[in-house]
Amino acid sequence: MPLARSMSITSLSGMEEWDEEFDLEDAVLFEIAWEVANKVGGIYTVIQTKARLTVEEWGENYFLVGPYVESNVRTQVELIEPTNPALKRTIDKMNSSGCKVYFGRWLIEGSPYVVLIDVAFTAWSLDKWKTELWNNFSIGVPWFDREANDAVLFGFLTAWLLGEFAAQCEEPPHILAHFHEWLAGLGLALCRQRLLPVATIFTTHATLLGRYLCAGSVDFYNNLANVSLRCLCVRGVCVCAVFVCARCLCVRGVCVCAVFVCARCLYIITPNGLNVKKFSAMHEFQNLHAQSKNRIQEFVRGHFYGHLDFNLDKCLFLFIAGRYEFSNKGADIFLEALARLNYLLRVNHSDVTVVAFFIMPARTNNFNVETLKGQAVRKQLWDTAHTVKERFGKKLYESLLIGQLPDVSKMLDKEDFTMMKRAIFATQRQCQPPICTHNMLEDSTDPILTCIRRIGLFNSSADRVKVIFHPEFLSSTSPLLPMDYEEFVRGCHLGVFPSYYEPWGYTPAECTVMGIPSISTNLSGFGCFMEEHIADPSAYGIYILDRRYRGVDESCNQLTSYLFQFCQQSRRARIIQRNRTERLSDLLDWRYLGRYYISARHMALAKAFPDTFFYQPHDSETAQGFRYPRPASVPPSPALSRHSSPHHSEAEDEDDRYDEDEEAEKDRLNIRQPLALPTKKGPLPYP
Ligand code: G6P
Ligand code: 1S3
Repeated sequence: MPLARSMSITSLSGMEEWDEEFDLEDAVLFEIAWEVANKVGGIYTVIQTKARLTVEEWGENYFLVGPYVESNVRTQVELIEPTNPALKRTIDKMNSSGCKVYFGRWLIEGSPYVVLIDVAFTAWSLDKWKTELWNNFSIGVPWFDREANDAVLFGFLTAWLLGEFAAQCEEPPHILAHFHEWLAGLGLALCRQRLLPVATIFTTHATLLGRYLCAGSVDFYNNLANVSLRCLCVRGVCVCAVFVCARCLCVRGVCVCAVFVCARCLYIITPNGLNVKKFSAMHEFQNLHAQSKNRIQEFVRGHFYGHLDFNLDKCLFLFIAGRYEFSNKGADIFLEALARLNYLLRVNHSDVTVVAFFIMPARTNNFNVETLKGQAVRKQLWDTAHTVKERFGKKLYESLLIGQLPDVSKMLDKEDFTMMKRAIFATQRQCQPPICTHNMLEDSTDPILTCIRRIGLFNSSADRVKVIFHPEFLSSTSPLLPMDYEEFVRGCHLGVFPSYYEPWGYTPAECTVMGIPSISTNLSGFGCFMEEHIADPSAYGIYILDRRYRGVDESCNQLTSYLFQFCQQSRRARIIQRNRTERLSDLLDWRYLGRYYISARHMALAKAFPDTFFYQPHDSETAQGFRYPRPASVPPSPALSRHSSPHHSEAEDEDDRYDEDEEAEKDRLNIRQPLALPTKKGPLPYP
């Protein structure tokens, strides 16, 4: 095992180099999550994007622990023999005792080691372990709850793994186990109950408790003090698991999270980062926007065939995406605001058309015929135009070959016209362009469709706001919209995420690093983080809705006004704003945000093994928080932005870029202050 490792973390714009002197000795880090090599939601993104940095710090002593899911392993993991002798003995011992534990390399950046546990294989122990859970923690698990059963199996198996590993080490080990969310949390509780020599960290992420409470009709955040734990009977296991973890952590661990669980045990808030791709060529991301936008425009051409009575060049693409939690993710107020925006655009005779995409997976019976037909009709029109062009070109060529200018009136013959008429006839449509791209299984009760029926946004010609509900995550192999999520985001103009319950929220962060403006809220970790670190977020294309101190109707009005303002921006203003948005990407890079995790790990090791490790908060913890200054140029607003000429040219865009580059340089030079690390003693900046 390596004797000592230390870590150097880059700060923003290279201003502050964070050389961490903490000596890791022979410590071994296990990071345990249900989403290791198993994509369910945002935790997968946290672990997958953070892996490279953690491998750099911990090297051969870093192991991710997750569930064995055959289809995932086949595509993402290379199975190998365990590299660490103590871990090899541990896995062999478990496998000879009725478990199935695999070891491999996860084929992502950093290639971290993974220990994958087949929980179903040990299901024979479920009843025994449930009894133990009841006897020791008073947690009862309903027999029919698959997710809770998996959490029990996973928890007991990870505790078994850690205990066995501690026993197999020749020297007393320094084990650090980092558990993510309630699905892995029981493992932590068992480590404590069995008094394993393990330092622990627990990150809550989102909790089922939070999801259920926020989805109700209570004003949750302003009545938090009145919420009685006694009456939290929703999905008992999650509630209990989180609180049991919290209780155990007070003994020898660190709780890090992006949401309130129990102020008593919350030590560090760990903002989620991303691996930021840096382009070598300036403005490459702007070109990518234009390319992806063209592909979305193609889809829109097909979807609205026969009703293409709006100017696609003046069409703005808005979207919301994520887990289908209608009110928690703010789809409810987004729809309401779209209805109000539709009214405002109509009464103001705006020539802008908004197409709002809802990308939220629901139960479906695949694509619907009308939507597929739209793309087929568009393709047929394209093929017809292409064939006529070929025939036209051939006649032109033959005429030139004999030294004659062609008789333009004879260039298209009867056959060409018949072909074109037939193609045009195919575009006739008796119905409005569909709202939903798929056949929904619960069409009549689906919350998005029900709301659309109520507010009457039916994609009619008069509507300036059109809605497309795509109840499936995007894929580049889709026959309908063959784009992956990243390409799609790049091609849109604005991401709208007005969440009510959002511990962090990766969607607006992903928009930011791709230079796409977004709307989030002051109830999301992302929104609060940006509010704290940017002097004038909206100038950077980061709009933050107030959902904490305003009622639903007021928040809706604020959202409508942001959307309306956005629709009034000129193309030039949008380009400038995208440049500014992209400039914030350093702030969201793991190279910078990884320090919060590093700090949590050091704190946990020092708490559990005080004779070996000593933790001292970094200097920057006492420093004033870093803030991006207001951009040097005037922020784009409808009143102040320069209007693009009616015949917008690419040259005009080029001009904007040069203005922006100078401004960007000025702003970069302004950035000097380091970012503060929040600690238990210091103020907690996020909710
Ligand atoms: C990028 C491209 C420009 C294009 C513009 C469209 O900046 O580099 O060539 O004109 O996007 O912006 P818009 O906001 O209208 O999609
Ligand atoms: C959760 O995933 P979600 O979309 O269900 O965890 C994510 C990672 O911490 C977080 O970004 C998100 O807010 C939570 O909601």
